[in-house]
Amino acid sequence: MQAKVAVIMGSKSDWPTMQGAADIMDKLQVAYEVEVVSAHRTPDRLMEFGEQAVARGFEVIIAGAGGAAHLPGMVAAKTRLPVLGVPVQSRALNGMDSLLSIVQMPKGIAVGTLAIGEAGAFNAGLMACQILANNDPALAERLEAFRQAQTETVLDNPDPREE
Ligand code: RP5
Repeated sequence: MQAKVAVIMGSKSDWPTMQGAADIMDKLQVAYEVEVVSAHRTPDRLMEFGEQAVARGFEVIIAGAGGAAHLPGMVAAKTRLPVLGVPVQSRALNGMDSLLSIVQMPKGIAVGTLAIGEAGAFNAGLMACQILANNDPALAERLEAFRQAQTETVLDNPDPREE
């Protein structure tokens, strides 16, 4: 199956966080590719990735990075594809550095910034599915079923003292 989503990240150390994006896409049967592309350690590869992303058939890019997190913004600067940025929780500043690096884009180049850490990674995967579902009725059905099941889980067990 042609992968329509690329999940890129600044380092292998980001994978435990970014895996959340992969998990929800696995659940909703959306094909993706995963790759380490570092804005600082492999800048030429980043430029190449951004230039080739459309030709490779991607429709959405999820980019996770921590600290001086320039990856999402720089890849957005090199492609018209929507970029979803995930601030990875850093050790020194708990991800506030990552968040502010990703969210404060200059007018004219957009990055959709998600929450810091695992919730952000999961929601980036979910949002990628929601974008693709606009042109994929079967995926839209799977998304509706996921949301319904989530709602029922809460409604079926509203007592906070119970597991
Ligand atoms: C960023 O620096 C990466 O996205 C990662 O979150 C952070 C630390 O990278 P490592 O030193 O663990 O490779 O570029």
